[in-house]
Amino acid sequence: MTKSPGLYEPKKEHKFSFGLWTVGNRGRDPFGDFVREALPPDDIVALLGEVGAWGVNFHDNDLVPIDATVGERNRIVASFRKACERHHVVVPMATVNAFFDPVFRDGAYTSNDPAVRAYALQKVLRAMDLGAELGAKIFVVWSGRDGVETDACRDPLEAIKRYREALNYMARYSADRGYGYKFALEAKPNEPRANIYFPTTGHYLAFINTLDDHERFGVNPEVAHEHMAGLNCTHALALAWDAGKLFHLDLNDQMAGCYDQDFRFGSYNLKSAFFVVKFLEDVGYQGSRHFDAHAYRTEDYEGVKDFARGCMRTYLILKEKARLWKQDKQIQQILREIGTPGAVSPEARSFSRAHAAKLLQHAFDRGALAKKRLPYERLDQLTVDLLLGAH
Ligand code: GCO
Ligand code: MN
Ligand code: MN
Repeated sequence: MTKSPGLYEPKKEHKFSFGLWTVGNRGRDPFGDFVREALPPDDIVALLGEVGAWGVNFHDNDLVPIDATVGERNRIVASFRKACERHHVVVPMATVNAFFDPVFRDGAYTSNDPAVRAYALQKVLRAMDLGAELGAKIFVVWSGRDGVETDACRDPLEAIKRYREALNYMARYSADRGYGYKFALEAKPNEPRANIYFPTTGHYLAFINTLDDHERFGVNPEVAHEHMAGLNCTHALALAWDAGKLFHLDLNDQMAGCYDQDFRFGSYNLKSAFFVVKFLEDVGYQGSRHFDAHAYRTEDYEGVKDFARGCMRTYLILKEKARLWKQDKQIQQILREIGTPGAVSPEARSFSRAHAAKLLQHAFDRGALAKKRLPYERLDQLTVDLLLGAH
């Protein structure tokens, strides 16, 4: 990697975090086995400290094997805590793995088997205990397999009801234990199921209003998941932000219409990554900048460091580009032309009988309105110039 000015060096204040499962990803896919040795959690923390990350997140079983005894669990946690302290890495978020074990082959919280649903819940409660013990304040819920290949297997209304009951239970447990978790619900349209019940961030934003402690629930939009659904991630972020529900996010990249790729942030669609970063910086998002991605299968662990550094570096470059975008005279001139902020019609802004009467009487010059120049081609090219360093 080329020398970078200090501007692009990650600092703790940037709140860059990675999951144990991201930099620890060993490159197995449906067609090929592991290509990297397993890296123990404490070593992953060392790697994250070395590349300058702020936080580490984990699923329960990224840290503690599913069949560990209580004694083993406690030893692992104590050692991990020390590794975090030694490498100045914090634990902002925790989550649960309710998808890997064969017991979850038909989902966790929506499974048709009440014993599986109860086991999933037990696993969540323990994962919440684990996260809280290490300081996590956000609990991400990505249930993975709560979906179907065939709707013949389950009434979707029943699935939604079961899902709601599980989330209500989690929130009550967190309150009872005084954990103070904020729950960030992560949508994904498909993979590993053909259809997942909550496919987009928008679906979750609607559903959250039906939960008992709905103020404890927000969303965890993921760039790749919105792109898999053919959607615009910046719009999902905006909707979540507007609702006060942007509790966490997963930054990565993804080709539309492809399998779940989890590419390095900004590696595929730089322009959409730019608008994601610009949005987060414009609104002053204060949460984790979490990268849920992994290195190419061709890499060794040195390459994994390149991958992690690349995610953060690209974010910081795009942050700087967003600052320059706002200062660019030509861009700002076009924004003024198209925005005409002074020309707001009060009668169209808020309803009153008088406003409506005035609006109904107004004669609009449709022809003139339709002819007003909208130089978006130029605006977009100026953006591209800026991103390519040609301005
Ligand atoms: C995926 C998901 C996961 C979740 C993680 C956190 O596509 O596999 O994005 O990586 O984010 O399980 O709960
Ligand atoms: Mn994902
Ligand atoms: Mn994710």
